[in-house]
Amino acid sequence: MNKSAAPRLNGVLLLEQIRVLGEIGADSVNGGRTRIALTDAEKAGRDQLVAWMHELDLDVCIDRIGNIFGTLRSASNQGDQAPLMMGSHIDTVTNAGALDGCYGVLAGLAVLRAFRDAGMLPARSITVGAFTNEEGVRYQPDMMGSLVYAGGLSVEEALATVGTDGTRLGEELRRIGFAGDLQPGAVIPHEYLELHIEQGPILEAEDTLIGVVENLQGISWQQVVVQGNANHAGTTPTRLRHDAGYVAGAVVAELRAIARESGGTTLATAGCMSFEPNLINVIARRATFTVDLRDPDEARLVAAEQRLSQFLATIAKEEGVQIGTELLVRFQPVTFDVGLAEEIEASAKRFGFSHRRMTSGAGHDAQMIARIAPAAMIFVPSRGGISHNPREHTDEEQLLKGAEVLLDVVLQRLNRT
Ligand code: HGY
Ligand code: MN
Ligand code: MN
Repeated sequence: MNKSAAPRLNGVLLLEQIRVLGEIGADSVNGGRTRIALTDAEKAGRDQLVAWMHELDLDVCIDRIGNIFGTLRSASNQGDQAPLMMGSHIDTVTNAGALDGCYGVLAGLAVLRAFRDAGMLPARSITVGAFTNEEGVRYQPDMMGSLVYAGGLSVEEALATVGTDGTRLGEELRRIGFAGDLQPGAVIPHEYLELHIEQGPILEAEDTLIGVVENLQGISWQQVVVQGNANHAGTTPTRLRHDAGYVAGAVVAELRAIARESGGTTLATAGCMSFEPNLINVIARRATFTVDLRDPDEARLVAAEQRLSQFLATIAKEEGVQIGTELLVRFQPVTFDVGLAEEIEASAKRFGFSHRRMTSGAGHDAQMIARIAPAAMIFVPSRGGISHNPREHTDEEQLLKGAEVLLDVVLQRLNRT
């Protein structure tokens, strides 16, 4: 790398782009923004990101699952080089914060802009990726774009996925104009770095700025359907009921017991639930709900799944209902690259930033890319540990310092090339 002025972040522009992207899909009634994967709002976010990539004169390409990549070619411009990759996602949950995913993608762009502003080209190509459908709330599994990229799901299977709204993923991808032709995973990164907000309470509680993320917990998502009998709420004695609503409630209570008795390592959530016929004076004939189980240890996660399965079998017999389950997502815990984690830690030390090693509670694209390349993550604090919520917030100074660490680790990696 030629040695003119070292690349420096334009922090003002990074914060401005976070604000502008955060306006896309803004929900003035319920707050935050909603850019569910492959909706018109997300298309608008994608279009804005691609426009910013072109402003930086990056090589922009879209793969067959709609992953977006912007690459700053190296000085030698050998297209066959394995690039250093940074990335995350720009799709959101409903009424989301402005930082989840977007911060990592836009900080990656800020790193490339630092090279451009310094009139420098990197010793090795650098790519910023925005992966399709990280949240997985419309089409499952989550982290879908990076999972396909890493070879964990065929692109054909992913394109055929039917969403919670009955749409087909491949058709929506074509409709929004992001059905690219690049084969996912065609370019395997030399390494992958993802800067992300913690989305949890630890860094703030410990007044620590940088999270050196060394591993990520396992995730198990399933849908449960309880089939009972509808009956009159006023004339049916309790002993004669086959009440899907009661069973769903009992399962949710058992989920809390599983989490509590794990000593805090297992997390259990029933995030979606619906009853049929959903009438005040009718015993529910059917309850449909989801279960999200997580634990950093695979054996404990399996034990939680087995305990739930046992509970379902027992209560089905006791209450005279049928219970069906469908596994939607199952990802084992992931350990990130030790060397990269050490370099992130060394960078935080160089800056004199407080830092600590930690596990990621949330799923991230990095856990998928870790299947094909050395990967690691950098966290910055979330105020009140809040995320997937319009109140998601990280102080500007913390956002900029996190981006400084990202740039510094990139420079260290490239200078060693
Ligand atoms: O579910 C997750 O942890 C991520 O936000 N998709
Ligand atoms: Mn995220
Ligand atoms: Mn998220």
